[in-house]
Amino acid sequence: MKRALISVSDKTGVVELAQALAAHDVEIVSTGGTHKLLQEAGIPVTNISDVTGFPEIMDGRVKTLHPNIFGGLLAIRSNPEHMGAIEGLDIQPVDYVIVNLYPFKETISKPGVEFHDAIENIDIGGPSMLRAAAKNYQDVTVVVDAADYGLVIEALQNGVELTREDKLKLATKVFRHTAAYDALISQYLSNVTGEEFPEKLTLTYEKVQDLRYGENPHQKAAFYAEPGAALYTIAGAKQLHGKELSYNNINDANAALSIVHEFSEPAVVAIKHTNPCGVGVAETIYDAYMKAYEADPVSIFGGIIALNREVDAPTAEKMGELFLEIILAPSYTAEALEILTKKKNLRVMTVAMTPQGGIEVLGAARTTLKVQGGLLIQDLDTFALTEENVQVVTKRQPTPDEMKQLLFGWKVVKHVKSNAIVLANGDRTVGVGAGQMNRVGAAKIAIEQAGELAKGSVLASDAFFPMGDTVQAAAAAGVTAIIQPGGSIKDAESIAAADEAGIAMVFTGVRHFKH
Ligand code: 93A
Repeated sequence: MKRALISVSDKTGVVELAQALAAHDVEIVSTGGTHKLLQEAGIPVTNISDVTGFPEIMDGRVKTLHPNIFGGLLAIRSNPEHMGAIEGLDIQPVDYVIVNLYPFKETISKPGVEFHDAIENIDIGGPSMLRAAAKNYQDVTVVVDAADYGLVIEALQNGVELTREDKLKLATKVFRHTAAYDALISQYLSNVTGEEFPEKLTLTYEKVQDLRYGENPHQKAAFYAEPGAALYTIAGAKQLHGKELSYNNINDANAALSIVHEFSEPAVVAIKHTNPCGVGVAETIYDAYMKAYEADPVSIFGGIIALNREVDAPTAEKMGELFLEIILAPSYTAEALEILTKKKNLRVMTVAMTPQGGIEVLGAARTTLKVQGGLLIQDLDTFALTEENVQVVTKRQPTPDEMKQLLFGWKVVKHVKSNAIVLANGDRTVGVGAGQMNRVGAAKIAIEQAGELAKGSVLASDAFFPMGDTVQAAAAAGVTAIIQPGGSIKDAESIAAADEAGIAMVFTGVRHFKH
């Protein structure tokens, strides 16, 4: 008679599987809770203690960890020595292992979880059985995922064995599962101990969706989320309407979210290729949208919009006039949703935003960058500048309004690919120079884009000016105030150029490279 070991925390679908096994003359051996459930369902089931000859002890910490179990799991049927050994000890081989683990992830995802609770939910016996069975995959069918129960039931009904290939796939799934399980435990414990950059990094991600393709159609791609990713991240965003998200969509939406999280007042961000082409802040979300739109009515075409307030009908109407890829907001009025969902291809998404806004909600997060053969990991750039942190270095002080614009520009320039220059005027960007190989090049692009609006605008630079040329270009365009980190050996040159043009300049002492 064949033997199945069934021990599951998540009991979904297990009765049906056990019924099929029992109907095909497979003896079922189970642990406490599973045994009880199967017995109640009228399925003949042997108690694990009858196999081990021991009771389950220490609140179940030791129930299956026994040679009578592991001998039966690991014996290779074609090895006479193995079979002789277990026979001599009266150990029966196990043919099926159906196990899923203590819910560690669910436990640590509970708000305010106790450390003790998390520890108790580390499964020891389950992974051991799964790994033993997976190692011996040729002789043991091992199922960790309820989605695979059907495969086993079908084979039983057809009176066939699973193929070696199928069994190997199931075993592969097991090692992936136990690896991710342990990775999450170590991730959780590292957080608890505050170990920031551990010797070995074990990250676990869960597939959210396969993507049609990657950055380009010939590249395959998928989107993975961190387990328990927060609601206000791109992984926590929900799609209400529109075409499937693409790889570039997710990347751009992530950029849009990062910027809009900077602001507590109503703000709208338009993104193209991960850079902002328009950012506007106003008293109402409609006005903020109009500012973001007017910042660059050309580039916004095909863009991604993030708004940090509920979208109302007038704003939806305005956005509806354009071809946009995605709209992301905390919510939509029914009327706004009706307007937007008329557009078949437009992706409409919701994402939680903290009421006070501000990037600090993302504080715990890290950014990672895959390089060839490795991974670069760093803290998220959450440094938030206030007026008290800046130092005026020119003869002229910025006016209060200039200061407001400077701080606005600084919040945006931080999210623009370096070398980055942002011109701002009236709570909105008017020119963005992104990703240039020299700083004055970025400034020239921003100035040209701003056109007439460069006059009376303020300029923000993500890093210091290596020489005076950027200030000279800004002065010629009519810029009245500048914010930059300072710290160049040629700072004096820039300060002199600013003084000569009557420009007010402030140093932040902090730079915001984004390469
Ligand atoms: O506490 S354990 O690490 N010690 C064990 O010996 C053991 N054996 C099975 N956890 C153990 N299990 C786990 O119990 C299984 O992985 C499964 O998740 C759970 C099923 O328990 P029950 O059948 O009592 O609901």
